[in-house]
Amino acid sequence: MTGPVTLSYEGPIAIMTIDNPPVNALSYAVIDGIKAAFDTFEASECEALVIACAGRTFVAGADINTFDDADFSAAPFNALIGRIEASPRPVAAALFGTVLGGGLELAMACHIRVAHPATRLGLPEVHLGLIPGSLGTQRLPRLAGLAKAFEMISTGTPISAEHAVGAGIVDHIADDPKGAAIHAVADYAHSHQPPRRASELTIPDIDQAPEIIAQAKAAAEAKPFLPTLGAIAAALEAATRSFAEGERVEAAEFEKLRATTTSRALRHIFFAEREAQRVPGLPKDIQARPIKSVGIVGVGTMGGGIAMTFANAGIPVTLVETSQEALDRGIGIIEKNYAGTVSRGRLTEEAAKERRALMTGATGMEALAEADLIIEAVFEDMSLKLDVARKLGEVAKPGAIIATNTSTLDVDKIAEATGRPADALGTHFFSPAHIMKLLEVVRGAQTAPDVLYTVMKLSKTIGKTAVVSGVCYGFIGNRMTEMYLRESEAMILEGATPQQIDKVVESPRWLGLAMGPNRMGDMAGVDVMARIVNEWVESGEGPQAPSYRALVRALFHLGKFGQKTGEGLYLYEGRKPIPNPATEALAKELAAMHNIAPREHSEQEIFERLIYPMVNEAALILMEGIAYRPGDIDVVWTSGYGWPTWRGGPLFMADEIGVGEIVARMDHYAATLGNEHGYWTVAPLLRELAASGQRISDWRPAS
Ligand code: 3H9
Repeated sequence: MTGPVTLSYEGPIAIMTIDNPPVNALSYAVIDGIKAAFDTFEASECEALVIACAGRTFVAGADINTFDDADFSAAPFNALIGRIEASPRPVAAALFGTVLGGGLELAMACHIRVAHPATRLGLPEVHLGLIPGSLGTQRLPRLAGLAKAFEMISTGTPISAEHAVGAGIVDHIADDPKGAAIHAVADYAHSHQPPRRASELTIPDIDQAPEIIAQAKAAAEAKPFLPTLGAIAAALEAATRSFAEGERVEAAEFEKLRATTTSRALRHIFFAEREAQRVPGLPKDIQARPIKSVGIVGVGTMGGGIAMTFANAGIPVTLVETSQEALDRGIGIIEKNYAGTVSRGRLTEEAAKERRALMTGATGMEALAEADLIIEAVFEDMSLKLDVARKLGEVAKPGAIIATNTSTLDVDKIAEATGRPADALGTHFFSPAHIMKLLEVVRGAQTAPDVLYTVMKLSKTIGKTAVVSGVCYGFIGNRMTEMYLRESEAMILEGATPQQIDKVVESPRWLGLAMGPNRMGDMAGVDVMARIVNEWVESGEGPQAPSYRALVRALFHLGKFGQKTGEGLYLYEGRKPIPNPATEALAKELAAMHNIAPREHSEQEIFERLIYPMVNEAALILMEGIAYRPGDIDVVWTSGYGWPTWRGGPLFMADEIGVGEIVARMDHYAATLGNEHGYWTVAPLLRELAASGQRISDWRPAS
């Protein structure tokens, strides 16, 4: 037998081995292979069967790539695992790694499950906008109860092997799950007991079904824009009737969901996040530089968060500040952060101590002489950053990587100042750095390929979703954000209120962003935004229109820095933003000063003016080669800016709206608002795509 599934024998026990790297996903070939191997087993005299996997994990799910196929159907696999469960001879699954989705559904159709202690088990389909489609919604409640099934299916969070034993999903834990499974089926076969079939079990908490189903329905009603939640409630409710009825409902709901924009968007992000890790054009034999220790210069909010990120991944960090006082203050904040995590029960006291122990403080750059990677996270001021870069170039050992955490400044200039630009690049973390997933990795004009490769690889170790950006003002994310903030402020000067604007993009009807531009600005800090804008404009590179971001610059001048001063675009009662009449008055004053006439803003106009210029800027970013591909831009937004993953990122959404429609509306605003400053000039790429009817998500640079 060749192909990804083979059958071997250990005495009277048949062993089916699935070998489909990297994660043993259920491709068509794997499903055919399982079927052929099971046919052979059935025709044999073997006493029992063990289903095992080669490589790093048991089956981690169905092959997500196949969900777009027009003729995709879960039915053949479901019938096959139904046959496995119906077998009169015992079948066991030997579990290890990540037993997810279709992998767990295959395991639940077996009669016995033996797991390695480090196994993680889950039904994560909800993260793909789906429900389990191979009877997971039916067998799990019968094994573990409706409440547990609802929890696992609606959160998609995997559980440990130990937890799975407690829940009734796994029968035994063993360091050698295959060996233990062979013993278990042999014992079972000799006991002559009928195999235990999940589909025939009574749901253990059936008496609580009405409350649990009501809870599932309430969750669905609270988020009507997520169709998965309604489908979960329907499938679990059907499970309380009969297995056959449950099977029918699950299949119908799965099929409906597979075609939804939500599911397509989530699948797009799943693959885009992984593709973003790949740097095109790297030599095949490239080797990463070892990163065993990290140095951080500047222990402010960013530096401290970055230090925690590395310590959390077990990498020792040396923290450098200019004075003992600044160092103590920075380390004090880190300790407070860890204490908060411990008090919320998310970290043990012992683990927090271990992480803290990985950090060493110093007041001189010489302490960084042995660091493999040094990240500069000082104040966003070019002359300061150049000075630090020069000093780092002097103290760092040969081969050390020198990174700047600038969010907008010219990485090439900073790299040049180190005197070894091939070893330098940008690592743009997002605040709070130990929590936010996104890391923009900024490749300089001279960054060596192995330096880029090392940092991309390291990003995975420290739990970040990394995206490569070229050098430009604001890189991918902040460059696009600038368009969005520009239009938000322009509309406020035209008489819209900050809350009216935020409400539109925060509403799932339009977008569902975690935070609109004004709440976000107040949180990030009006001072931070204004300093960046001022520096950009004063450098001569930024827009020169006097009205450009006039509001944020005026608020800065008045010392209204946002949440931290209790007033900015909003007023604050604690952390709660409330409308600020002073902002409206200031906006009126500025409008008069810049001859801006008041107008009414429909929700549609607010949405289009915030989002379409961003999409247009993204097209420029692609044309200039700043981002490698459209999916990278979507990942920046979903992992760094609170863009809902179920919307698939701004370019996925642009394709749903239609590039042609976006171009037409950009032209409309150019005609109605005027295009004196070029704000509504359509990027040539966008116009070309509109003319040829192509999707921007499918665009790739000519190689
Ligand atoms: C499902 O099962 C539906 C069912 O109910 C039945 C329906 C009929 N398919 O993440 P990594 C690729 S839905 C295809 O970097 P890690 C991935 O693209 C599915 N490909 O590794 C990447 O490829 P590349 C339910 C997949 O070690 C490579 O494997 N299951 C799949 O950090 C390595 O991935 C899930 O949702 C897949 N299912 O994490 C699990 N999975 O190298 C989704 C991975 O070309 N997967 N690939 O970029 C995961 O959560 C993680 O990949 C996993 C490994 C934890 C398994």
